[in-house]
Amino acid sequence: MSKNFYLTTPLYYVNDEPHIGHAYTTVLADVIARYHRLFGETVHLLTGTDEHGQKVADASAKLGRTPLEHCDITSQRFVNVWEKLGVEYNDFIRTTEPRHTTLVAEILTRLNDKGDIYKQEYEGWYSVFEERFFTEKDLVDGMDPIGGRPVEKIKETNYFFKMSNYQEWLIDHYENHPDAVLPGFRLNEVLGFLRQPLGDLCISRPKSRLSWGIPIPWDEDYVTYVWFDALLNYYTATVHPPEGIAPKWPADFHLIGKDILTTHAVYWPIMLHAAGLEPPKHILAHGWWMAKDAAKMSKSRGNVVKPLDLADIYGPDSFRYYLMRDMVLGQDANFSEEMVVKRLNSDLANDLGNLLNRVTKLLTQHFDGVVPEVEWSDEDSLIELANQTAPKVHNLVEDLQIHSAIEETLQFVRATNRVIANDAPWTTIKSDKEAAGKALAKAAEAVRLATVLLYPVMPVKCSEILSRLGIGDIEVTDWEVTNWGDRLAGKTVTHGDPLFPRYKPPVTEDAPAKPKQDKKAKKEDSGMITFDQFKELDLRTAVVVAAEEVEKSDKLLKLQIDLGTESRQLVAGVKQFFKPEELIGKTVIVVANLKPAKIFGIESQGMMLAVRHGDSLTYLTPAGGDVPPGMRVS
Ligand code: ME8
Repeated sequence: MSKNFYLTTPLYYVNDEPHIGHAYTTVLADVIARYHRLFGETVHLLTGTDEHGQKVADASAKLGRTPLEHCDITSQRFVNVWEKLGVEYNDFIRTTEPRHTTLVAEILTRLNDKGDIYKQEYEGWYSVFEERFFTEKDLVDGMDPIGGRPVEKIKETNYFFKMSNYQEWLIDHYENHPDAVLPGFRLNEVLGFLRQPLGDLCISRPKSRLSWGIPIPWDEDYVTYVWFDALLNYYTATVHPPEGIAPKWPADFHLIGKDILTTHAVYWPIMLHAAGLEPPKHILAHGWWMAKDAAKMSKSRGNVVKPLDLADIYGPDSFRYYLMRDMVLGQDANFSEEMVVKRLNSDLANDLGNLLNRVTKLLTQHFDGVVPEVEWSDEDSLIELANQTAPKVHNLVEDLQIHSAIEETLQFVRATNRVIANDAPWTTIKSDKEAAGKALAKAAEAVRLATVLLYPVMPVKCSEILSRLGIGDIEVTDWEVTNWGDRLAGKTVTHGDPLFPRYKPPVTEDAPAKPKQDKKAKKEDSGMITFDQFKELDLRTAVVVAAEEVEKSDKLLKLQIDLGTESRQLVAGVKQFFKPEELIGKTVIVVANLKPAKIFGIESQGMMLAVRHGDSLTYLTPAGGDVPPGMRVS
C-alpha cells in the first residue's frame, strides 16, 4: 500500500496581496508534494486563506462590500497565483467556509465542556494591526514589539484557554520528538520559549469591538480569536475533505515561515492535545527572503516582489527553479533578480536546454529522430553516476534539502555535457554512425532521468522535455534507473525552439546598459568607495550566546551568535585575546552579509569586528544603551 503524506501551507491573510513570501512557501510545498508523488506516495497538499479579523472588516467597509464579498475577491487572487505558478494542491480551504466554522465551534465546545476555557477581565495593550494583546513588558518604546506600531490600552472581559496546564506536556513531547520542529535550532528556540512561564491564551474578542469572526458557540457577545480559528483549518481538512481521498490526521508536515513559529509550535499542539488529538508530526520553519538592504520583504516595508510579475518575465518554472535552488531550507536568503536571470541563463539555458537541443537536433538530422536501441555495459561511468544520482536525490528530498537535490541533478546534467563533448557524435557521425548513435542515446537517457528528477520543480517545462523525447506521462518508477535506456529506445524525438531561451535584459533609454567598469581605473580614481558601496555592507549587532576554542588552532574561537531573527555560527581569530567565557553575553558588531566560508573546516557565517592596538584587541560594541541584537549599524 502506498504511503500517505499530508502537508500544509499556512492559510494566508486575504488582506495582503500574494507576494514572494507566500509564493515561496506554497511552491516549496508543491515541490515537496510532487517529489513524494513521484516516489509513489499518496499525497494531500492543503493551502488556503485566513479570512476573519478586524483588518478584513475594515477593508471591506471602506470598499462598501460585505466582509464575505471582499474575501471572495481577495481569496481568488491566491487561487490565481497558484494556478499561474503551477501549484497542484488537493484542497483550498477558506476559514469562512461552513465546514470550517462548524468544526471550530465543535472544538471550542469540547474544550469548554472539559473546563479548559474560562472567562476573565483582562487589561492589556492591544495592537489593531497584529490583532492581539501585548503585556507592558512586551512593548518596545511603547509600541508593539513586532511591527513597532501603536497600541492602545484596553480593559475587557474575554475567554481564555488554559494553555499553561499543558506546558509540561509540550516540553516532554518535544524532548521525546526532537524532529517535531525543524530545523533543530528552531526547536531550541521553542524550548527556550517554553522555559518561561506560559500564560493562558485569550481566544475571544467582544463582538461590540469586532464582529467579523466565528461566534463563540455559547456566548453570542463574542467571536473567536483569529489564530485559534485559523490553526484549526489543518484539522478541518481531514474531517471535511473535498472529494477524493481524505488526508489523515496528524499532518506529516506543516510548512511555515519562521515568523509564525510560536503559534504553530506552541499554541497549536496544545490546542490539539487538549482536544484529545495528536500533534502534527513535523513543523518546518523556513527562513525569509530578504531585500538587498537585509530587511525582510513585506508589503508594509514596500520592498515586496510580486510573484506574478516575475513569473511573467522569466516564466513560472524558471522562477520556481530560482526559489527552490537559492534558498537553503531554514536559513534566510537574499532575493536578487540578477540571480533569477543567472540561474535561468546558466543552469537552465546553458546546461539543460543546450543538452536537450543538441540531442534532439542530431537525432532528428541523422536518425530520423528515432533513439537507437543499444547494448549497454555496466562499466559506463555516466550510467554509474546516474545510478548514484537518483537515490541521492531521493534521500536529499526526504531530508528536505531541496536546493541540494537540484544541484545534484544539475551536476549530473553537467557531467552528461562533458561526456557528449568528449564523444563528439557530431564528428563521429561521419565515420562511425553506430558510435554516434550510442552517444546520442546515452545523452538522451541522461536528459530523461535529469528531467524526471527536476519535474517536481519545473512541471511544465519538464513535461515539455519529456514529450520532445517521445514519452508522455511520468510513471512512478521513472526516477529510479532500472534498465538504462529502455524507456527511450525506439521512441521518436522532436526538435524545436529552445525551451529555456536565454534572457537578455531589455535596454531602454531610461535605463541604458551599464558600461563595463574598468576596475583598474576605478582604483586609481581615488581609492575611495562610494556611499552605495558602503551600504552594501550589512553591519549588525549580535549577542554572543556560546563560545568555545577551536581545537588545534592557536587563534580561533567558535562563536554562536544571536542576530535577532536568526542564530549563526562564526569563527573569529581572537583566541589569544579572549577566553571564550569572556565573550559570552557580550554584544558585538558583525558583518552579516559576508559569504559563508569554512575556516579550519568549520562553517563561519559572518565576521566579528575588532580593533587591534599593540598587543591587545578590543571588539566593537555599541557604547551605552541597551541595544538588542540584529540592529543595523549605519
Ligand atoms: O501569518 N520570506 O499569514 P500571512 C519568506 N494567516 N516567507 C515569507 C515572507 C518572506 N519575506 N513573508 C511572508 C499568516 N512569508 C497567518 C497564518 S496559518 C494557520 C495562519 C510567508 O499571509 C511565510 O510562510 O502573513 C509566512 O509564514 C507566511 O508567508 C505568512 O503569511
